[in-house]
Amino acid sequence: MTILLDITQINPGDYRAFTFFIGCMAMMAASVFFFFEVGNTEKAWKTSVLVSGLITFIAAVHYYYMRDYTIATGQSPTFFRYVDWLLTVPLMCVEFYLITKKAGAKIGLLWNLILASVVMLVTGYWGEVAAGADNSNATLWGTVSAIAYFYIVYLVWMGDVKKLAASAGPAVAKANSLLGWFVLVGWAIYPVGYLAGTAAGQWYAGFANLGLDMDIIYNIGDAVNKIGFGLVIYNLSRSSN
Ligand SMILES: *C/C=C(C)/C=C/C=C(C)/C=C/C1=C(C)CCCC1(C)C
Repeated sequence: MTILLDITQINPGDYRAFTFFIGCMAMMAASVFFFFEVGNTEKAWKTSVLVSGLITFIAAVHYYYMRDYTIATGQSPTFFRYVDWLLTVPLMCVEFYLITKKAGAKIGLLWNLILASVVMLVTGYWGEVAAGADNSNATLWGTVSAIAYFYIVYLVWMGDVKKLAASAGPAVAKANSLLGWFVLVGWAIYPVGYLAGTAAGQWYAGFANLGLDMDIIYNIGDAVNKIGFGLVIYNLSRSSN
């Protein structure tokens, strides 16, 4: 595919391209911040802050490509989107593991979280890709994806992550409950984008009338969740215990 369009040009009113552009900038700025702050971080938290920077950095690189792709083709960069998520969401699982490790988190817990996130994302991808044709499988795969999502919510709010965070001391418990809100409310932004993007021909077809753009919703979700998550971890790394 040759891209002949002048990709430096964003039409006024192209809010989708604009949110890709601003998302890229925000992710880059956050990465620089987290990477530089690793040096000022206590040893015990260095890896956690580094992982925060990796999450925003991976997103920044993907946003750079997604922005160009969407301007050049006018389409959703579904493939890059899911590659980004497949790398960054497991890293968010690593964050949960790292903060609960000192309270005895086992590697099996990390694998549970990662497996659930991979199921959530791969099925979501199938739902969207199949949706390209006639949306026929969007409901089925979206539902499977949501089950995996709720399993993650369960682990963080009531399961092992929650229990370990509670025994790791008040600072970790507080950070875990903040991260839990990101997972419950911040991550719930994504299914809204999915519903908007796959509505045609579905029982939720009326959703399309809301005029929501899937990519704009995903871009807002990413900015909130990736940068917000990182800041919670950063804040934890600055607390006394
Ligand atoms: C940095 C990227 C993040 C935190 C991405 C999170 C993505 C989700 C929580 C996606 C969830 C989905 C469902 C729960 C159902 C419909 C399909 C998805 C993949 C959009």
